[in-house]
Amino acid sequence: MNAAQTGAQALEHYWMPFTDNRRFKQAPKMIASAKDMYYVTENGKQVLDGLATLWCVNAGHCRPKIVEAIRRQAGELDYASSFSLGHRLPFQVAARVAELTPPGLDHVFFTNSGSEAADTALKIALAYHRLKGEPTRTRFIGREKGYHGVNLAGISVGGVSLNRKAYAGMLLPGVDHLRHTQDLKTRAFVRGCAESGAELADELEERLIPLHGAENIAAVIVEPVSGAGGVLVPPKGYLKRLREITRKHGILLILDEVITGFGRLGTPFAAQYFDIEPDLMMFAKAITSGTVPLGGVIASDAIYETFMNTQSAGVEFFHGYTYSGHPLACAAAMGTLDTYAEEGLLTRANGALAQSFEDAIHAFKGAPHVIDCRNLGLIGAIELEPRPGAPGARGFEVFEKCWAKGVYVRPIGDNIGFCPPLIVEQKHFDQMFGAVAEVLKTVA
Ligand code: PXG
Repeated sequence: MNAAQTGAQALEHYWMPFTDNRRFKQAPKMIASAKDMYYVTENGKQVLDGLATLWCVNAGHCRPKIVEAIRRQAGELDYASSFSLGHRLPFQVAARVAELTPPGLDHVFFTNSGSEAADTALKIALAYHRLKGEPTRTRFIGREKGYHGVNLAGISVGGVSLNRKAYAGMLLPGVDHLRHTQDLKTRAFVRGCAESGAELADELEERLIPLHGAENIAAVIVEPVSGAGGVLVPPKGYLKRLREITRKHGILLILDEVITGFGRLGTPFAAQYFDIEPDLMMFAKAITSGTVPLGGVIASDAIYETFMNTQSAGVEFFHGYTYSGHPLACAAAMGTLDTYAEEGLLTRANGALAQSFEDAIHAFKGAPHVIDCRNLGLIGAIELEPRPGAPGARGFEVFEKCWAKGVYVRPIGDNIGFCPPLIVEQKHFDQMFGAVAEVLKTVA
């Protein structure tokens, strides 16, 4: 770039992800630094981080233990491969993660992102069934509005239409979808999990299994609470029902815990909150509190042992990334897990704090344009009625006006998502929801 380039032109070289590039470059929102609950912009303005940035900064920003762990590691062992070589850190992180999972989910395969975790989980499922002598199990069942990253496998089982449409020609064959669980007619403004709706899981047994044949289905993949699809909270008993049906038919259940993992619901994973044991669990984001990319898949003992005991001598699973188990990412994870443990953050999205978050979100019932309020643990959303012919425009305006008031919340179409770092306090709720309430009064 020519140093003389200024303004929008100077920003042209970076093609920003999931962003209206032209709009951003006209009026850039540039962050210069961050600490705990706040960013500081290039103009020196403090902005409250109401979404743990992208649902990941669960420990808050620039926390000393995490920063120190990354710094130390960079000077000691910058990079080592995990391909037939090893270094201690990924083994240690895997053991720490296994301590936090439900019993029997003890084996961790590292990736760099949630999207890669989706590919990895689906590949493990396929390879597992082949090893078990059931090679016809090749189909996957996802769910409408599900988000499992942006790789081709993830968008195939995912159900966010805008992320799929342009790539229809590349989607995996053999994928079907469950209905999503939202129903504004019967379940709007429900606090936590709705009493009705568990029967939506029966669609698997009543429609999809008869249609495809259980012997052809490898796995069902769902987010316990869907995030990027608009924060959809499952009805009571829904996930348990999915677990029962999948188990009965020899179908694996993959829980995508990329957002719900590491304390979002007041338990280490959502699996514990909903009291279910999946076969595979995906994580990313909060494992390092967003500081260094790291993700992974946690496999059940039964799956891991099938690979170790059935596969002939040699490499058991032909899969892996150059940076699987990267030292800097693993050091960041150790610092993050220490911070979570020392500050009790994995159980903080519970009790009075979660209640106060719920009350604040549901206080929007009756506010201008609000057609639903949803919450669980420390994740929630309000949904606004879309403007006729301009879906998402109202949500985006709320986001921009909140930013101007020093509060970052995320527009997901016309939903406004809330997912603060787990160090959040009441005063931050007051600031965040106060700003949204004021803004709603000014939005047409
Ligand atoms: N699964 C879930 C449940 C996610 O939320 C991914 C997988 C993919 O992770 P990576 O690390 O590959 O991005 C995610 C990511 C949004 C938004 O609009 C959400 C995500 C990513 C980008 C935008 O809220 N979640």
